[in-house]
Amino acid sequence: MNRADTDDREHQADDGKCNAPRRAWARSLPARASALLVLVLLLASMQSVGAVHARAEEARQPNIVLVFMDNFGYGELGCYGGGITRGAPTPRIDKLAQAGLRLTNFNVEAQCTPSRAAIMTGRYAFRSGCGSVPLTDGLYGLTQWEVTMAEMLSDAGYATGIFGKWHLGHTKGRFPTDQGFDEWYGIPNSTDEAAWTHQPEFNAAAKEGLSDYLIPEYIFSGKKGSDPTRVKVYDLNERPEMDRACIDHAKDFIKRQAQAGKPFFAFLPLTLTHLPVVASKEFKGKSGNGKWGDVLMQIDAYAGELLDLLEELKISDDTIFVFTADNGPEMSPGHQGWSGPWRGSYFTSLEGSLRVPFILRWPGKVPAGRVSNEIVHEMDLYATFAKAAGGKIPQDREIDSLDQSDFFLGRSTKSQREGIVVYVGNDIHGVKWRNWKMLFKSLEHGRGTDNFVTHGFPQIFNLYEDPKEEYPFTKDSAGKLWVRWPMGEILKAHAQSFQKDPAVKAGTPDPYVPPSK
Ligand SMILES: [Ca+2]
Repeated sequence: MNRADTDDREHQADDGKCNAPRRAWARSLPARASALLVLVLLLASMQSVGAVHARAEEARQPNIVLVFMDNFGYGELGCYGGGITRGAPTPRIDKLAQAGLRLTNFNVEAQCTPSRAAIMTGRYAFRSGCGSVPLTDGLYGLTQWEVTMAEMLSDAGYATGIFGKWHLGHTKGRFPTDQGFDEWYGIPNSTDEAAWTHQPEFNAAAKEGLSDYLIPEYIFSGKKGSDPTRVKVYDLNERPEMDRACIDHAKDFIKRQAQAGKPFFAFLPLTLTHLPVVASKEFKGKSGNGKWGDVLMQIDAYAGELLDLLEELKISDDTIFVFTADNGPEMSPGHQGWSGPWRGSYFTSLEGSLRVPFILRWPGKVPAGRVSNEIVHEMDLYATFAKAAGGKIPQDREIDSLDQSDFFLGRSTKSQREGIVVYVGNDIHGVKWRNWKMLFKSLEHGRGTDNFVTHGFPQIFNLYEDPKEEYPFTKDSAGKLWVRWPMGEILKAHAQSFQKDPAVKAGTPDPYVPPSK
């Protein structure tokens, strides 16, 4: 896949899909200007196909390091108002933000599994049958039919490694090394499972063989082309040192690829700050301000280790480094994180669930010290990385990812995206458009364990005026209800997209064949 192909895809998207509904969430110019632009681009592209090919050959494929924290709230880092207010400064990550782009409206899906599905596929998680964390069916995760970010980058010539939590399947054929990663060290499911083997009732039930899935969580090690092996049980003794091990394996991977001169994708879905929140022995008690300060020191130091390694290997300038998270903060007392100025925990449709920290550094390419409140979704990394890497975006399915290269690289002050559909599990709770949000459903008190509430009349919030989503429109403010129309277009386009390309049902076994084939 070369750059020209990627560009073709964009033209196709502009020409074929930029109908009225699509315009509501993807920016567009007025029709005449747009037609003129297409003509200019067409003429330019006719003249420059050769040049584009040459540029693609010349351009070094950047390495990509993607740190993807777990249940790490918007408010935790110093550069987002946390740090010392949470018990420990985060100087390394704050400095990273100064050296790159920091987003204040970077959106994710509300739970672990869907967020991982979305970032890996560039598609809303509902499309891949991963709209919810697995609750009762152990056969979950991405079907082989999905083209993961790792597969896309692998096809473009990248070495791919994942070090941490997958949570997109724990059965044969669904491990990360079955989905495009060359190597993996980490856990297939989630960190709460580390407590299981400490419970006599679990151990007794597991012995009964009541379910194939009633087994302890294991730490796995795997290579593409063979079944991953169980290294050891992931229990409460291993939990504090899990991220240490992931960082060490990632550093080893990065060193090997740098020495081989091969572009790499290092995906680090670390396990903090998912419950149980525990610092490693190296950091326990170190902040002097309790557990949360300790883990913040740890996270900051680990990010610093990765950055130092890139410097030592002299590849900082050739590496896109992203620090972000899969969803908003934990809700369980004793482990709860902080969503900063927003309200709500993960598993909700509130901004605290959807907005997470996002920092991207690419020295010499992405302007330093920029902060933006433009709407970006984690899905957008798929097309954006594809552009940077010369990767190929699948053409035979709905892709929700928008290429944010121009925005990230500072060629545009605007994101390609003006809105998102807000899911909680497999349910659409609402929609965001510009600074507005409309919710049809909520969690009663803003915590993921609360009862679902369906609103008799949709709640509409101006997020500039009401960041905590406390004062939905009443009859007194009905004059602004016009905002529902552009929001309605987003929802209509989203609903229509499933007619052409139906969602994969949760629990679908492989091989999955789309109905149109
Ligand atoms: Ca999570």
